[in-house]
Amino acid sequence: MGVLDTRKTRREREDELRKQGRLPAGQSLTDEFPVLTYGPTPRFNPAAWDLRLFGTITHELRWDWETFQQLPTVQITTDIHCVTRWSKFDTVWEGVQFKHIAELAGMKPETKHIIAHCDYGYTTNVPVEDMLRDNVLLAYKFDGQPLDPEHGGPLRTLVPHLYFWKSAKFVRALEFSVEDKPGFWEVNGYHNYGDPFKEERYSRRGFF
Ligand SMILES: Nc1nc2c(c(=O)[nH]1)N[C@H]1C(S)=C(S)[C@@H](COP(=O)(O)O)O[C@H]1N2
Ligand SMILES: [Mo]
Repeated sequence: MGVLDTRKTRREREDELRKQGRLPAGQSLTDEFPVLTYGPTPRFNPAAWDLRLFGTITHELRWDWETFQQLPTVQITTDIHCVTRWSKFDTVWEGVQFKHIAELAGMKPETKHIIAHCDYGYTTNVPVEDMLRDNVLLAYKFDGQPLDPEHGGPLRTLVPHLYFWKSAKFVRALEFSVEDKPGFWEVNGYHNYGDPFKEERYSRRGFF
């Protein structure tokens, strides 16, 4: 079981992860799955749900829940890191690769940033080259089960190599953009990029 073996002490497991280069500075391991949502958790109504793509693409697309689930999925195992200092290891997710969605939409070459838009107005921005990585998903299963509403169900983005605020819960639209558009936390003082291995937690702007 390696780092998931709970017979070992947390200290032993963290030392092991540090040796493997998997525990970023200032983070500690958790076996829980904390919930961090600003505002309410939306109620999922499959009949009204849609996912919309707009901006610098040749085909503006819109899927309803049933058709979205027919897109090909992949399963990945990855570590995740929250700016509030917990990291969770070997988490298992299933969803549609963003790069597949970008291809279906006919993403134009001038696209530089992807902005995720969520229920209740949460947004977050990620550079397009980061979104195109194999591990970046529109995820709807966690641990083999439908994603809990608290964790972003029915659908969230998963950008595991950046702090977890970049992984947008209850996502409803993806905007393809030439300009950067800092999102909810980015305009409120979080770092614009958010690499956990460089401890890019906060920017100088904002109230932190
Ligand atoms: N729509 C939406 N997505 C969101 C958030 C949010 O408040 N609303 N919080 C972000 C933050 S700050 C974190 S750390 C993670 C938390 O995900 P979790 O609740 O599944 O742990 O979701 C991110 N995505
Ligand atoms: Mo967060």
